[in-house]
Amino acid sequence: MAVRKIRVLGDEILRKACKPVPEMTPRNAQLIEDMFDTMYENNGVGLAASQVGILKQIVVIDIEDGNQYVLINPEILEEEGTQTGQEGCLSVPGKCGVVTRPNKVKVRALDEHMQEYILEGEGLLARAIVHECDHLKGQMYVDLVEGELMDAAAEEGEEEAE
Ligand code: GNR
Ligand code: NI
Repeated sequence: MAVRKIRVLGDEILRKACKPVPEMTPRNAQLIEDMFDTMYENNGVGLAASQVGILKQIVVIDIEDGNQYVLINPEILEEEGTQTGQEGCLSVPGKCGVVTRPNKVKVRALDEHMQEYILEGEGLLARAIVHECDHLKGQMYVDLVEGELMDAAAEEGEEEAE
């Protein structure tokens, strides 16, 4: 279990493009494991390597659909429809904002064994895939927010009250 430090907005590394991963190495395997630990520790549904300071095209996603997705060198092939809803980011703690995203996406990526696969996501999974692929390009959701970036505290309070 190794939780890494999450970079926050203002850290220039978050604005840099990540590089393709040419091969699986013990170092990359460790990074993926640590990314899951870091994501779960912070109750996130996804994490991009740049958020832990590593400029590699690696994403992990767990939206609690029973899968732990690893996306290496992901490429979005198709987008369909739109969804407008709340979005947050572990690199922008305590904030949230409304963002319009595709409602469905089809992405091609490599898994942790460097095997190519196609992942199709809808709803939150589509939102998470696009959010994470944006991170790999150095793009942050705060630039896409419709209206104001809001304080997430009220939302969290509601969840705790349940
Ligand atoms: O935990 C996260 N929640 C989330 C909610 C709506 C849309 C995207 C996300 S991803 C985010 C974790 C994160 O910052 N990943 O980069
Ligand atoms: Ni994020």
